[in-house]
Amino acid sequence: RQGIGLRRLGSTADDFQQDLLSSLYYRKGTTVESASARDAYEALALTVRDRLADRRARTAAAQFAHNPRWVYYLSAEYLLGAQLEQNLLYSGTGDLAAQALKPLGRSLEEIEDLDVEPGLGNGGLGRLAACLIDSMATRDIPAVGYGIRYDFGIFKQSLEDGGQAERADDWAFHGNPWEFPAPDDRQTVGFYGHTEPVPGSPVRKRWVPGETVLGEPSHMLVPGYNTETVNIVRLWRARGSEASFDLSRFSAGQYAEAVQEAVRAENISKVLYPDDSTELGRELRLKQQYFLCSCSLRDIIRRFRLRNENWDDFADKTIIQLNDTHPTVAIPELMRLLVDEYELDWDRAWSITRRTFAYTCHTLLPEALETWPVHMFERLLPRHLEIIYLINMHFLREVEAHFPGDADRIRRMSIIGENGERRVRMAHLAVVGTEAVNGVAELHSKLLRETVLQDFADLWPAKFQNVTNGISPRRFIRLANPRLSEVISDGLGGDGWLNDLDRLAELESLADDPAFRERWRSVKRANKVDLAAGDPDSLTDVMIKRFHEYKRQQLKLLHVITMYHRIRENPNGDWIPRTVLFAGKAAPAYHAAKHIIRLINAVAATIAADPVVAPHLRVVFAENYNVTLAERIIPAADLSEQISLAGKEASGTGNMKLALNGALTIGTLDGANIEIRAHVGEENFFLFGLDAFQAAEARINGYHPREHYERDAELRAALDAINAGAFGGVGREVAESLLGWDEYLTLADYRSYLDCQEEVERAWRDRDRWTRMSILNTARCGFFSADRTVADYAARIWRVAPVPVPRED
Ligand code: 26Q
Repeated sequence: RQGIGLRRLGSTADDFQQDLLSSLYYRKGTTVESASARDAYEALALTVRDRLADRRARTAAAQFAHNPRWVYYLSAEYLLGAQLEQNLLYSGTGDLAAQALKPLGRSLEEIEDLDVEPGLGNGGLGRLAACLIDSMATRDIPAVGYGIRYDFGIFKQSLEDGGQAERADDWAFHGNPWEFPAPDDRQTVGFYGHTEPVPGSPVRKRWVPGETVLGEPSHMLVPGYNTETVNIVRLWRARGSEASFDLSRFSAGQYAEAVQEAVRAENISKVLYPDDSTELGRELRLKQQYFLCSCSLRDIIRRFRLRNENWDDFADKTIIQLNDTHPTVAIPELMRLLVDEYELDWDRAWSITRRTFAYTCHTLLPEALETWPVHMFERLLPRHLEIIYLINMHFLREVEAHFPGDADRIRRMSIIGENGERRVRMAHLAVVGTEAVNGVAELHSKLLRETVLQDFADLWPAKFQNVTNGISPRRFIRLANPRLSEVISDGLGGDGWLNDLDRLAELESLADDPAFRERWRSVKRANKVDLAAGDPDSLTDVMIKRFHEYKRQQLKLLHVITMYHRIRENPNGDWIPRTVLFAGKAAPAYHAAKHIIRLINAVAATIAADPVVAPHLRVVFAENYNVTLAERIIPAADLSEQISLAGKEASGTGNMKLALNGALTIGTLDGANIEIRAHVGEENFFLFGLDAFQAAEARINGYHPREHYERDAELRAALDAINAGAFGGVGREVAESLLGWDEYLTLADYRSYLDCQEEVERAWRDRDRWTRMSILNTARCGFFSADRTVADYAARIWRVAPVPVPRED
């Protein structure tokens, strides 16, 4: 801009006003008199976007000039959350915007309601991607996030007769003002077909795809907070080429057949798979993954070549972080590009490839480890399967050299699983093809090394690391909880803590200050009033996360039913009023999870209709949990339920968001709970249940859920009530699975959980004690900032340093 003498956008209220009106007039083509609320929204979005576009241009210039090692984050999912509020905050134009809207007769709140969140992810993994790119920008790290621009994001959930109903999420129905299309950077991606030998080369092959599809990128801005950097997330959308429209068929009246090929192509980015742990083995899902990887790698290579010539520099200038195994086909794809297209020899290509990638694992559930049938791979990506076989051959030779004659080990470690149907094991490919592998919490990384990936850790111990997850304090404290942010800034003297979350520790000295405690309490109360989920003076007990049996919403439910029974038995007891709030989606085909949702709502209805119990206990199911709803619930929570069976939840990040907002955690020794407890102090955390070791032991020694049922009268009463139809006959499937097999040891942890809830109630009765604990939770959770997570990745895995963007003037 400066180079060509382009006028800089003004920073006064008047400048902003002028620019807003100009956006309305020239870009929306309407006038103040006739502008709809949506016109006003879009004009505002464009005006705010312009404030970031200049920083974006200067960022790209500074980063390319530096020719750094770029971080490329490859993820099939991004749960970015609403953009308007964030971009107002990050561009410092919130007050200007509120002012400028006045002549349009609109309030900022009304306009913000029109901002649709792009739900391009399922849950934790997608939101982590969004938090990490936020922190990379905030830490001035040259980075690009690559993903898929699904037409339909995660489904919209509603309740019908107490059960989950799903509707498509056409999130960009009205257009998306935050997006910059970049059609000139489109790529062509092949699928199917066959390979042919290349004369004179033993290793190169020519792949002749049977189908080609275009990938069109667009990007959204990812501003850093309190810095000049604006990075981007680049999302690919599949399109049919001109040739995919068959005019001759159209002319013959075969209208559907005429567009069939284009429709097939566009289906690739049509919809996000709404499944968050078990893979379905669908070909379209593999197509999505390859589409993402192929487009992104070509884009990465294009960017590399803007400043570099020598392939031997590629890994020094590029680190590609794989967000779980979903983008792992990028490894054979880079090999294919280097060997077949750029004609490097195998060993050189392999050495470059290995140094280019790092892999983050997000699970411990064996059924969640991605594998693809060899025959499907062979049909869809014939050349990639050949390359995987070659990688495997070299790899297994290395294993044989380290562990001569250990045939069993070779079978276990092979990239190709041979038990039954032959399958490609994506996690093995990801470990073999990368320089670093990390889990997402201490316990998770340890269990990866000792169980799922033990053979690999034996071979390459130095490859395995831990990087504990974190969250964006801007989104999950500053934007979600403005009242608490103000109290913190007043306490700490400014808002510097938003870029340096360890400074929250300075709140500790205020934990015993009665006036500060009173303010702290009144913030929580005001947030509960806003949420309007129940009596703001009741204990607000929240369990918000995807529905999965390992997360054990059913355990919380058994607690609710037991409270219900206790209150009925003794209506005049000194009961603590509680509001139990559930929210979360179940994968549409996950019937057991859907039965749990149904039972929650049936129990809620029974309690609400019971005049004896209703004054003390209320159960609420909030529909359609997403980032926006999380931002409303989290600030209002008193108690955070983190009750997964130990050894199953890789990390959890909701646990961090809630603790940072002053909720106390009741939880097991699972995932990042362990680290949260270590940071806040064991006296400020409600711990219960088996640990991961005991849970594994219990399974090995033969677990019998019925023994717990026989032994524990209250547990028996809860399960019997379900079976006797106390909740309208709903929930028998849940009871049956708990009594029959109880995969996640719910009954084993029931008594310990209930005892612990009594501890919670004792603490709650002492208001000052509770508030003190709450303040200390916030004060001691600075570690869980995603800025720290990114600093860890940068230092230990990426080996990159910040490239600051100079401020103007
Ligand atoms: C894979 C193949 C086919 C279809 C779907 C999938 C698929 C999609 C999404 C598999 C898994 C996911 C998402 C997993 C996820 O969100 N994991 C969570 O990641 C968080 C961030 O690290 C952790 O905090 C959670 O513990 C972990 O459950």
